Amino acid sequence: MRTVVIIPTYNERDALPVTLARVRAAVPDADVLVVDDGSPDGTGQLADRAAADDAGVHVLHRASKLGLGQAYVAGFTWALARGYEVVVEMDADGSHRAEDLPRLLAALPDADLVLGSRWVPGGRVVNWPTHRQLLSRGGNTYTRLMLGFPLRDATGGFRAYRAPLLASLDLGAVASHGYCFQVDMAWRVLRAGGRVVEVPITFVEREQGTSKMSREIVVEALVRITSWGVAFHARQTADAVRRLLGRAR
Ligand SMILES: Nc1nc2c(ncn2[C@@H]2O[C@H](COP(=O)(O)OP(=O)(O)OP(=O)(O)O)[C@@H](O)[C@H]2O)c(=O)[nH]1
Ligand SMILES: [Mg+2]
Repeated sequence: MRTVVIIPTYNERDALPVTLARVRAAVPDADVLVVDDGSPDGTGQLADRAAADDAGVHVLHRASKLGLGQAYVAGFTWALARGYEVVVEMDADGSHRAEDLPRLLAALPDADLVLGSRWVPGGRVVNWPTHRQLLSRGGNTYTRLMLGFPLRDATGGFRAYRAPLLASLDLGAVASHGYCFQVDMAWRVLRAGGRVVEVPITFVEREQGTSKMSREIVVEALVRITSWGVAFHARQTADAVRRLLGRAR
């Protein structure tokens, strides 16, 4: 199946060349799209040079740092317009191992979305500080309770979508920027009737560059997921009341 691996970048000059080489070696038939948000460190120009040397590498430049979510939406739109059948999300910083990609893709025949998961049996994190592990585990537990879905790692950003399901979603309506973008997308797939499968991965803390994680990103996730959850539970309650009243009539 025609596959594209989308790699969003912001100041990943040191990490990107290694990641590109590993992806091209692990899945030689897949193309790569780097979506760079005008990185001041020249990551965009580096990606252009890689694309000039390798017909399988493409680059989308955006003017400024507009958030991970919007970078992915631009990448998805690019990929769908070019007829790719499978669209993969992957970080540039080495946290997602290209060597896990074949296993992710192998699960796609049974799914519309395959999540690379740190928190299913067999999943691992390497060199991740305890406070980040707690945040990720806590965030995923909260998300599961709020949204009533069974996913163990809905915040992770190493995943593969089948194009038809992705194309059926209203991508223009996705307003999430940070982590909650990943939750937002997984929930949209589930609500659209898509099948989501989790495959264990080994997540490795970045060795180069700096994290774009911020307080704002955590607060955005908390606020949005809480408001989706409240609306979801209100709908569930209203449906239950309607059913009860219908039965009483
Ligand atoms: N195009 C684009 N890429 C971004 C943006 N924010 C983050 N990225 C990229 O998205 C990927 C994930 O960002 P990270 O900084 O690693 O965030 P994280 O993985 O949540 O945080 P760490 O665990 O600390 O690495 C990396 O490849 C970043 O370069 C953005 O606003 N625009
Ligand atoms: Mg990272």
